[in-house]
Amino acid sequence: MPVHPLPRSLRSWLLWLSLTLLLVPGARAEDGYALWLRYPRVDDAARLAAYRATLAEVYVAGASPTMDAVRDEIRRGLRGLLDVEVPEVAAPTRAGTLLLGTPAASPLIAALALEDALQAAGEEGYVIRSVTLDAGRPATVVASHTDLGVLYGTFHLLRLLQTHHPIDDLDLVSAPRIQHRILNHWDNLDRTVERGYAGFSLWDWHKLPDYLDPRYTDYARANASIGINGTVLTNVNANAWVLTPMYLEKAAALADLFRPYGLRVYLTARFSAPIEIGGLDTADPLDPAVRAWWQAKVDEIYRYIPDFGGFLVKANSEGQPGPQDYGRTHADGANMLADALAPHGGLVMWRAFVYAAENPEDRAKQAYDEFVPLDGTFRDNVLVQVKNGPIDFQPREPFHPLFGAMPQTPLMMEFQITKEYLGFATHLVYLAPMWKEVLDADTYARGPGSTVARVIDGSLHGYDHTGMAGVANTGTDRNWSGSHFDQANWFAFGRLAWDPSLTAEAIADTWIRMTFTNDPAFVEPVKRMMLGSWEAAVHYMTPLGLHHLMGTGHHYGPAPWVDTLSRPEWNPVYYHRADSVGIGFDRTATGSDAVSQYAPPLDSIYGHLDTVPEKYLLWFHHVPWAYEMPSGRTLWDELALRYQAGVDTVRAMQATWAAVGHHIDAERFEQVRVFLAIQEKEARWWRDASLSYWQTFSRRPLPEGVEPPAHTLDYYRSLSFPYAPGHFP
Ligand code: BDP
Repeated sequence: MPVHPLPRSLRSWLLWLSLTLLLVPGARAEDGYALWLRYPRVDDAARLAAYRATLAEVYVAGASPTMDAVRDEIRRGLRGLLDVEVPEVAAPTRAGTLLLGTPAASPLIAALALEDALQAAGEEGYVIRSVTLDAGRPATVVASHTDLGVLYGTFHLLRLLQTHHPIDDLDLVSAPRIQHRILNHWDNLDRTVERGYAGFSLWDWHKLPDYLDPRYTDYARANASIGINGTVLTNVNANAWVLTPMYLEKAAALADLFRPYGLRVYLTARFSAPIEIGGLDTADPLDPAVRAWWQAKVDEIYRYIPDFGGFLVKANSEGQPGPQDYGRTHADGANMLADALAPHGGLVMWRAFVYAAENPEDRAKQAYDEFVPLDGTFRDNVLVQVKNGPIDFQPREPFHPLFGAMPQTPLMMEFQITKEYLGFATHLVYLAPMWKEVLDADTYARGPGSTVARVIDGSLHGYDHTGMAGVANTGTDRNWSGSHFDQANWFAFGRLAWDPSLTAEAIADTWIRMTFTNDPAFVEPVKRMMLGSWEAAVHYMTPLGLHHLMGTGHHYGPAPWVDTLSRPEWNPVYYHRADSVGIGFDRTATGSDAVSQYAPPLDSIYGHLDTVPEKYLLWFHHVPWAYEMPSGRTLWDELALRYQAGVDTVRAMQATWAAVGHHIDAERFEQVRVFLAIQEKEARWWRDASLSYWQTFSRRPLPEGVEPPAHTLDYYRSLSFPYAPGHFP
């Protein structure tokens, strides 16, 4: 068969493109692979000159795989940002030395009298300071008690350069507020990713342990750059196979690569593994043979991975096996694994995401009912991992009432970085404002000021262990996260796990500068766009406290009408309870009384129509369509206008993007542009399908300003998506 040559014009264009990429200094494919670690030449001449003078040579103290990573990163960063080869020296030779290391490895650094600051920085923290060396020469030091702290500090210094921050008078100390900052990968052994919208799993199990994709190292670099120090490689809906020698060898190869970057490997433990791969006929946590099996298994894991982090466990949740299968409690199950891990210093992260089909109680109440009585009965090396809200990563939820209610059990936060309920990869939704709303929420557990952040950073109850987990949004897509803006959510998760007091705005500002450009004409409008994006999605999907209205199984798009699923609490109708009178879930004392799980005065604030925040109105109340809202409009009109506002905001985002696009590369601009168009289309779909359906109950006309639905309700109900991503029935 003849091969058709490419048209001449296309050929010459391709030639031009490849020559450009090869020959033009600094030209590169802006496909998103480099994330926020692009290190482009500093384009402000004065700043560049100042940086070159301040960082004229580099002195790296100590030899270890982590210090090799420091060397590699600073070389890479300075080469790109300063566009010169900064020499590495064995001792300072001139003004402008950058010193990187620990006092233990370097008498020079030890002589700088940083001890107090280093003490405050702790094991993983660091000090960055402008100093004067003996000979009166100005220098900059990045120091820590540990090599890992030096690596974190190196990334911080590079961040300052990337964001064009002055560096001639630095004096900063940074220490993580949370100990375990962990990504949860819902990755299966067949490389599908549950709720993954960025391609397949990064872990190429079949080629491991022999072929080590360079991408694994870039993954570790990216995580270290934002302070993430743990990764759970496998799905919470676990497969026992990962605990067999064949897979442990593969996991160990990843752990070896990640170790220099401070990234510890964890695995998910399938509770029934003793039966499935151990040949036992029970997984009863109190059975001596089961306990012995887990002990031997854990000992074996540590032979492969000496610094193995421990297990993440989903048990007796959505059909997963667990201790209750044997009449035991969650604490019995967690403690058995904790006992096996304790001699090695490993942790159990036991998830509180439980609800049962046979339990007629409001699903939002079940985890609290199950876990609060167990407070104080878990071993010291158990953390209970709690989702941010009581249902399930909905577009917006009030904080989970377990926060503040288990003073004797370290609770860790579970956020979802992957946007299962927020538009998959195509909707631009910056999640930091949502996470901040939760972290800053006051639980009142010990009076005013008992924020969720203070629960999980351990300061409220004096927890020994603290943690924050994020369900990862990474995959084999060239841009890692499925879209350029979804990278911001990975970034924001890491930054907030390091310091929950950072603002969503500051994080966005830094990320935009590192990822795109420092040009304020781009940074400011794009930042505003990001900061408003979550609220917009809440408006066009689930305004005023509505929740769980998405398509069955795959969760793509609206399906509030579904009422046929086997478990009542899987049906959207269970959550919205719309009828001819009104809409919303009555969780007050006259309803499920979920409000009583919140400490006073929140129980009363949430429990009364005149005090409940509007954003949670229909979460806690069944409200008449004619109810007069603070705006003076009826609930129906207000609801309809919220949907419209969501659509309008997406259109404004499109306009913003179109106006600033010329500040960045065409490659990324274009993908974002098209994704925003998809988002606008799907926002209209959410609005139109939802309002058409609500209208069958309210029997009211759409208020002025709300566009009429494009199709009939029957049309929306007829849509079906058997191959929507991230769901593998
Ligand atoms: C739900 C997801 C499901 C997860 C579950 C969990 O739809 O895929 O397995 O959470 O967190 O949101 O265990």
